Amino acid sequence: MDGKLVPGTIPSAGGWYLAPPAPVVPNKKYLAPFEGHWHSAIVPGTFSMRWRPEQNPDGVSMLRNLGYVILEGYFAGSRLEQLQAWTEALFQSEGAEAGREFRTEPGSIRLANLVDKGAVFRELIVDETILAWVQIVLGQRFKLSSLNARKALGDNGVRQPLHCDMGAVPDADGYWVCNTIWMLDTFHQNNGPTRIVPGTHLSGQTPGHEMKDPCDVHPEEIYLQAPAGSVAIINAHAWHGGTENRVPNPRTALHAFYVRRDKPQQQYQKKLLSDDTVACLSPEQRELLALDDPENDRLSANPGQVSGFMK
Ligand SMILES: O=C(O)CCC(=O)C(=O)O
Repeated sequence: MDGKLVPGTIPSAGGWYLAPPAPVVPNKKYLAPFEGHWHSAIVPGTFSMRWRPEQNPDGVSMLRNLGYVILEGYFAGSRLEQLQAWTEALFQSEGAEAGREFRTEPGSIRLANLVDKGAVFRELIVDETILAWVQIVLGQRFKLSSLNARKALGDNGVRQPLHCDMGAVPDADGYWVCNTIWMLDTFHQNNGPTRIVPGTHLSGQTPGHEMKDPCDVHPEEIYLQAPAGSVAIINAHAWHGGTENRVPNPRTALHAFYVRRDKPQQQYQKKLLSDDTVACLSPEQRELLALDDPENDRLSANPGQVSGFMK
């Protein structure tokens, strides 16, 4: 990183892509035609060699039009192994307390406040390539909202309702929530992959507007399926949710969730981080966590933010 930090911008995203505010088309019927990738969650071809959005016009179109893109195998190898090991060790050590800083959920266990729980997680939140994708959704001014893990337990018999994170619909300035799902296990049809209804970020609505029961199967939902080590970037206004895990093995993912700078964090990082953690943060991490941002103090200090479905 070089140059001066401009408050509220994310230098590592490179500034190559000065995204205009995303167009909001209220009530536009979702699933507008899009170059034939409807049944594949993964951009076909040699996508794995082209991580950066500026090298991937198809991926950028997919994120803009369908509301998600998957970087297949993005952190496979030793980084995956390290994240798996740290995450599993935390699940073991926190035991029944796991995730209680945030919320608990039947059929799944969570870890919350991961920025405070390992350098490997602190690096993840400032991953340059992932931030460049997030910037496509949120524009230049955004911050981390939360970093959690979610493990859908084996044969759990429950699915999440479709939801938008934080119950968010786009406002006059466009999109304001973007989630990145770091797959620590392979996501396949039967082990509780995330489902998403492509294009619903364009609808200006939450699932409750259309569905009597957002737990139902939506006729146009698809499953995000990819090998362990892949990252899904999702416009979190798109209707999505975890599905039932029908196999004995659990399915674990990290959720690095970002929010536009003028909105509250889901978890107020400044309050959650220990002094030791704060002491070792880089300027860029401080900026992304909004530690020196009075506007964020005003917006986020008030507890009680919701996930979008866990009221
Ligand atoms: O873990 C998943 O598959 C998605 C979870 C999700 O959308 C949530 O917890 O808000």
